[in-house]
Amino acid sequence: MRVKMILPALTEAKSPFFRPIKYALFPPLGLATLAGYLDAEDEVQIQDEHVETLQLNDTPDLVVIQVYITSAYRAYELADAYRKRGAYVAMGGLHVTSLPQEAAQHADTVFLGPGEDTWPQFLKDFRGGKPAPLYRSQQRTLLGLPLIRRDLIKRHLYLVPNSIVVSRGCPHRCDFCYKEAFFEGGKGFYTQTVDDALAEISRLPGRHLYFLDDHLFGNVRFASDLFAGMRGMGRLWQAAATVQSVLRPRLLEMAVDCGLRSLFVGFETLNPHNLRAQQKYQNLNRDYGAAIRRLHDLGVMVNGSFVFGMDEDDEDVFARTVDWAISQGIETATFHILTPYPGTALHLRMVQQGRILHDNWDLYDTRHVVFRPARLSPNALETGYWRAYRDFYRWSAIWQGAQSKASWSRRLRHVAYAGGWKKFEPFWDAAIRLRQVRTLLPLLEAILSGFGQYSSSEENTIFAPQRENLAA
Ligand code: B12
Ligand code: SF4
Repeated sequence: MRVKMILPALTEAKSPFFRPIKYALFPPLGLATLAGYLDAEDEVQIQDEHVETLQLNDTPDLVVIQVYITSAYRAYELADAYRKRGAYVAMGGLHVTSLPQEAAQHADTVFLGPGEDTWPQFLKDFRGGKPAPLYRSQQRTLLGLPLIRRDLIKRHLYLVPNSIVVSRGCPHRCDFCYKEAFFEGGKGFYTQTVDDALAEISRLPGRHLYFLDDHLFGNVRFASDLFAGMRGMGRLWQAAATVQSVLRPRLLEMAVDCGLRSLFVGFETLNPHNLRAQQKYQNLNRDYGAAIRRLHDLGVMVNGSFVFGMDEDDEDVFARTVDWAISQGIETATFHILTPYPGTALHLRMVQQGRILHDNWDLYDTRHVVFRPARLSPNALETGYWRAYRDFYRWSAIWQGAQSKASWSRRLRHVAYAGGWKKFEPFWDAAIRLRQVRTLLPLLEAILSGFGQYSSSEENTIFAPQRENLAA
């Protein structure tokens, strides 16, 4: 069987004028996971439109498309074209799970939720000539999975080829998050066995790892055993976790001990009413400042995530948030405009209140306002969002943030790290264009090894690969 797996891209990611580095960070791990279930005789290829031009003149038997909300229209276009040519099209992923009826107009089979149970069943049915039009995931487990087909990933096209997930979902249930909708009908948080996770880590070459788990620290027992097992592996890694888990004694120290150097933390908002309204209870009454100090004291860089446009937010929210982030010495920040993804509790509330402005999925990218905010005009929200980025990454602000660091070497490192990411974007763009992105990895490893309480050197840093609106 000839199988073609596609991760379609949103327009911006293909732009000949400017391609943000974030699209060349991580390979399509979901598709490589699904490819593991194919037979050895199957001819399979994965194409990721974020980093390569799709070859569309082939004639596969089965086309597999992963759909995110912002790439939905492109995914449908590709699906329609392949179906016209007689290929069987299977579609799954987050957006398909949220809106299966919409996706079903462009696919022969749609999949709801994670694919580890439904995909092998489909393959059996497909080979037997009786595939169903819809499969809904119910059995949630990561036990006994086939090996991820990392051999199908074009590693040289990614800055972070060693991305890895050792769990799925998250123990929390914030209103705006994709998680509840995607995992509906089964467990919403589960992990691999520690042994399997360690074995997967051992298979990855080099030193650097990026855990894409929504909340790597979410299961304390699993996380402690994992970190204990990783001690001595000589890895340098980045991940995401919550404020609450950072404040927990011991776990963070264990993580740093085995190589944690940068953490994505979902602060989201400084307003407790907003937190309550979004059911982000795990952040309520937590001392954000103490969490940041704890990370910095252990030599871990902070990538803080903030969301604008919640109901309590007014014109002041942008400056208040940015000033606070700078005063705390946060190295990098990602800002987002609140986006009600279909299927979430937030979306339902917005629909009931008649506040959704349109359903143009291309603009559901957390940079456009797609609902009517309570105390801001849509225009003020978008303008404030862009101003927040500008203000946070101004050289004077970077320098001010650096003043919060105790030593000169740490201050310089802050300047280099925070400045490197945003100020040298054209440089990253050029590296992507020249297909040299992979050559930057040793640089990244050198940078990360300069961090950490236990590191011997205090080398300066240049840039900060980070995830934007990825999770937690
Ligand atoms: C890595 C990542 C990225 C990477 C790369 C994505 C990639 N290479 O796959 C980059 C940086 C490019 C990225 C960009 C964006 N991302 Co992103 N990203 C993620 C992240 C952190 C991990 C994805 C991952 O690898 N998961 C692990 C693998 C194993 O799981 P998986 O990919 O979901 O695949 C499984 C299932 O989905 C299913 N499946 C998927 N496809 C199919 C197909 C079939 C046929 C079947 C059977 C099953 C199936 O089976 C797989 C195995 O279980 C997720 C958070 C998350 N936890 O999912 C956010 C997330 C997916 N991103 C999100 C967003 C919003 C974006 C951006 C719009 C951000 C922005 N502001 O620019 C862009 C746009 C992306 C686009 N092209 O449209 C949202 C998606 C919201 C939505 N409803 O679609 C998420 C959920 C983050 C969040 N919490 O809000 N992202
Ligand atoms: S926003 Fe983060 S903490 Fe909340 S449910 Fe989603 S992944 Fe978990």
